Order: sequence, then C-alpha cells, then structure tokens
Amino acid sequence: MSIGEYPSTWLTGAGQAGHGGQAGTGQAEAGLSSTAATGGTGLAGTGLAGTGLAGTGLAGTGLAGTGLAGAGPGADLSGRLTALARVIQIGAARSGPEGFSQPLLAEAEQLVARAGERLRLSPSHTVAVLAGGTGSGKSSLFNQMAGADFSAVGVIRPFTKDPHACVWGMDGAGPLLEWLGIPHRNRYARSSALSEGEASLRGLVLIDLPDHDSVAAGAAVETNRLVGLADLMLWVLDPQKYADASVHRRYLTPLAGHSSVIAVVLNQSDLLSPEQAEDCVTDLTRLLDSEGLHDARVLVTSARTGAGLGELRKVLAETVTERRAATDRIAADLDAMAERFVPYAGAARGAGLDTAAEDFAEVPPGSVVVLGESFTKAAGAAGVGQALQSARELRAVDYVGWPVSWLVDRALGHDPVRKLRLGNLWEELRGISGGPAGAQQAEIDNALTAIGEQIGPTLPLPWSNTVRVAARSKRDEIPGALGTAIGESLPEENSVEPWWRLVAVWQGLLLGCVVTGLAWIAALLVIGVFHAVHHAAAIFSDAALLPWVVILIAAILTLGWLTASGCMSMVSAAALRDRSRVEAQMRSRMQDVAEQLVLMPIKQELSEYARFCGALQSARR
Ligand SMILES: Nc1nc2c(ncn2[C@@H]2O[C@H](COP(=O)(O)OP(=O)(O)O)[C@@H](O)[C@H]2O)c(=O)[nH]1
Ligand SMILES: [Mg+2]
Repeated sequence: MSIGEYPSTWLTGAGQAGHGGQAGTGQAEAGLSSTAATGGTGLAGTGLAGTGLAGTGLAGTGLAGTGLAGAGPGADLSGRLTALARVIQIGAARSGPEGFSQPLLAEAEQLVARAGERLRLSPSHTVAVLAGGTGSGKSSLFNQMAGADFSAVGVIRPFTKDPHACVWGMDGAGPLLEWLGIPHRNRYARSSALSEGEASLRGLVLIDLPDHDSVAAGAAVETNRLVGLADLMLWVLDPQKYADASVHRRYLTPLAGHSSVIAVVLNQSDLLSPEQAEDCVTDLTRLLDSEGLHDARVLVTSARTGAGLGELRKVLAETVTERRAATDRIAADLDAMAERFVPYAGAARGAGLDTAAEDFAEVPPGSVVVLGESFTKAAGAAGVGQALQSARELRAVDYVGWPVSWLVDRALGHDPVRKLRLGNLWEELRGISGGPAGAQQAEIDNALTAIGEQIGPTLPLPWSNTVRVAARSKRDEIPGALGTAIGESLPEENSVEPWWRLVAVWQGLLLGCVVTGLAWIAALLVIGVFHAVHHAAAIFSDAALLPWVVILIAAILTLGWLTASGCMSMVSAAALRDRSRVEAQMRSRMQDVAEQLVLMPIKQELSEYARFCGALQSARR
C-alpha cells in the first residue's frame, strides 16, 4: 500500500477550508500558468474532465512570499514543488487510459496546492495533531497539554465531534486555523500567559482530532482531512489496543515515508506495571519497525498521572523550535508522490533518474534521409525527373533536330503525336505540384509508422504512444507539402537555350542548301538531260555535274543529321544534368518536409519526455 491509497479526503482539505482568497500569489515562482488555483479548489470537486490540468491551477502553489524562497530546506522544498507542478503539467497533457493516471495527477495537484498553502500560511507555526482510536486518551492529553479542560473527555460514551485547537502564540495563526477548518468555538489561545516552560512551545498549534473510528457521522472524514494537513502527527495508542489493526493498516503503514514527522504515544501507562510498559514499548517498536516506520519516536505517557508528559512536551518543543515539521511533512508527501510518477519515466531511468541527458531516446541519426527517401518515392519524384528529362529533349528537337529526319519519321509513321505529348508532359509535371493527388498516402503512412515504431518501443508508456502520435500529427499536411516541394524544384518553364536557336539557323541553312541542291538537280535534269531549254548556263546544263550535286546533297544531309545527333547528345547530357539537379533539389525538399512535419513533432515530444524526467528528478530528493 502506498500513500496514494490514502482515503482521498485526506487530500482535499485545502479546498474545504473556504479560504481561497489568499491563494494564487505564487505564480511567479511556479511560473506555469495564469489561472491560479484558489484555495486549492482548482480540482477538488471539478474532476479532471480529461482536459483540465494543463493550465489550471498549478500556479497557485503560493510558494513565493512564504519566506521560504531563500536558502534552506524551504527553498529546496519550493523548488521540488515547482518541479512537481511541472511534472503535473507535462503529465496532464498526456493523461488518459494509456497515459498519465488522472486521479494521480489530481492528487499531485492537490498536494502542490496544499503544500503551497501550508508554506504560505504562517510557516512559523507547527501543526501537531493528536490522532488515534476512541478512548485512547487524545482529549485527555490535549487538556493536559493545554492546561485546561477544553476538550470534553469521554467517560461513558467517549467521543469528540469537532477538532479542538490550542495555539501557543496566537500571532498570525488565524489564517492557518481558518485553513485547517477549526471552528471558532474550539480555538484556544495560550498567548497571554506563557509560563517559563510554555514559552518553548510558542508556535505550536495542537489539535485534538475527532476519533477516526468514531460513530459520529463525518468524524472519520474530518480526521483524515486534518491528518493530511498536519505537520506533526501524534498517534495516541492505549495498552489494550496499541496493535489495533485499523490504525496500523489504515494509517501507520501507508505513512512509512513520513516517520520523521510521526510520534507514537503509548498512553494510559498508569494501567501497566513498569515491566509491562517496557514489554509493550518493545513490542510496539518492533511492530512499527516492521511497518517501515523506523524513525518514528515512541513515547510513554499517562494523561491521568502526568507521567511522560514532560517528554511529550519536549518532543513538541523541539519540533516547534526546529520549525521543520511543516517542511518535513511536505517533503515526505513529495517523496511518496514523486515515487508514483517514476514508472512514467521508464524502468531504466526509474532506478536513479540520474542518467546523463544523452541517454534519452533520440531520433535515430539518418532518419531524415530515410524519411526523405520514402517521401521521394511516395511523391513519385523519380518519374518526375524522367519526365522532365524527356520534356527537355523533346523541346530541343524542335531546334537542333534535323527536319529531314522528322519528315522521314513522319513519313514512316513514327511518333506522329510527339508535339501533343510534349504539351501534355509539361502540363502533367506542373500539375504534380498542385496537390496531394500525386503522393501516395499509403506509402507516407508506412513511413510514419516505421519511424514511430523505431522510437516508440525505446520509451515507457505513455511516451511510446505519444511519440507515435507525434510522428503522425501532421500526416494530413504531408501530401500537399510534398507536391509543393516538387513544384518548387521544377524549373519555371521548359525554356529554349540560346545555342539551340543558333543550331536551328544552321539547320535551316543546311535545309536551304538541300532544297537548292534539289532544284539544281531538277534544272540539270530538265536542261542538261532532256535539253528542254537551249543556251542555258553550263552550270545548269552540264549533265556531268549531276552525280556531284547528288553527292553534295548527300553530304549536306549527312551533315544535318550529324549536327542533329551531336547536338541531341549534348542536349541529353544537359537534360540529364537538369534532371539530377532537380532530383537532388526535390530530395532535399522532401527531407525538409520530413524534418518539419515529422521529426520536429517527434523531437518536441522527446524533449518533453526529457523535461519530464528532469522535473521528476528535481521533485525527488
Ligand atoms: N487510566 C487512564 N485513563 C485515561 C488516560 N487517558 C485517558 N483516560 C481515560 O480514557 C477515557 C477516554 O479518554 P479521552 O481523552 O476521551 O479519549 P479520546 O477518545 O482519545 O479523546 C476517559 O475516561 C479518560 O479518563 C490515562 O492516561 N490513564
Ligand atoms: Mg476525544
């Protein structure tokens, strides 16, 4: 059993005191949110409602202005409480069935609020409660210490319904008593006439609790609440019932971590012989030891004869003088609470929580490359590169190509729709950048799952899940981003290189030569061979020129073809270079998308995990 299994009413006390007006001054210290929990009411009664904790009353710890912000245990404590508040804030954003336990977060928040309140409310007073079963002698001890019969002692049907408080040195105790919820009629002050011995008790608030086992309605609730708020707990047992299971099981065992702020008082020692009393103490000490309460002091008293009351007074005086009970109590609460958060930090880190920061799960190196590659595939970047290359080549053919080859191609029926294809290709290329249609959502999903699976299992719950969720958090934006990445990588237009135009002129000249040559052949045939015209110039009539002109035309045709193929191979090389450049650019943009939309959210979550572990470490001693 842990402290967490206290009856929950123990921890709701801060809110019940109805003293909210003074809370919420500690925001600067806690530095967490703008809405302070007033009087610790932030959560009690409202429940967590799934959303609630982040940004609600963590700031109301009221640690600033407690006088504990400087050096010493208080400063340490305030730091620890702030750290716990951070733990809660981080946890609250991840609560739920597989996340942080909402009841645990609520309890922790109540602890922070309660502790902050207690530290702010008169840290110079020490609240000691007399707790225990009916008839053990709490009220009698209270009256003995207070020096008057303030609290009714049960004779026939013993019970104390409301808590009674006696304050040694009333100055500044009012708000504290309000907060504790002690009815006005049950407050007694020992301020006016503190005798010699009493002066050492200045600052003590002694409370006689209702019996936790009382039949009176609400008494147990009230007891639990005040036990939760007390700085020092005096558990009063009597010789008949000192091993009473209900006290041990319900209260003492769960308070094992609090033994420095617990004293066990074996009252009614006048009913025992000295030997019997000694046996009793031995037995009780053994029992407490077995319950883990090693540091708890054991006192033997008799409210009837006054035996042992000096010792009790001494213990109280020491506690009051040390002024440490309040902080010790909170520290013990914090210890137990922080321990319960350890599983969320992971088994490896749970042991010491002092592992160096580099041990934290990280995004594996090279993830951005792997993801970028997957995205490149998903977006069909290779096809885009291929299409770009083809589009460049087809565009260049118009300029550097050898028109005679086209005619031949056309005549032979090759590639009749080349132009059409060129137009479409470019349109399609531009279209890819338009939106998600191009990218394969399934492939993207697989890549996201893969990275989540790679990192998730290295983390404890709920982080293993939240990292997976983070990996997919921007899933819907990815296809669009990939399309944009492709669009931005593509050249604005399928532009024409200047040298293509020069080659085009050259090819035009060659074509002109071919046409002229053909005309020449025609002239030679008509004039030289068929003698259709007389007295023509020798150059058109000498049939012997015919083979030479044919050879000339063949040479020009070859030259045109050679020019075309030479230029085309240059064009292809350039297009390939363009393609690689664009592909490299697409790849790097895909990696940017991977970094921005996948790895950043993961890294943020991992850093929250590290922050959580750090805060938890600070919250622990
Ligand atoms: N013999 C003896 N009786 C005591 C002692 N302290 C209290 N009682 C008696 O035990 C009964 C219950 O005492 P009370 O103070 O009301 O106990 P509470 O229920 O714990 O507050 C009363 O009859 C007391 O007189 C003690 O030290 N010795
Ligand atoms: Mg009583």
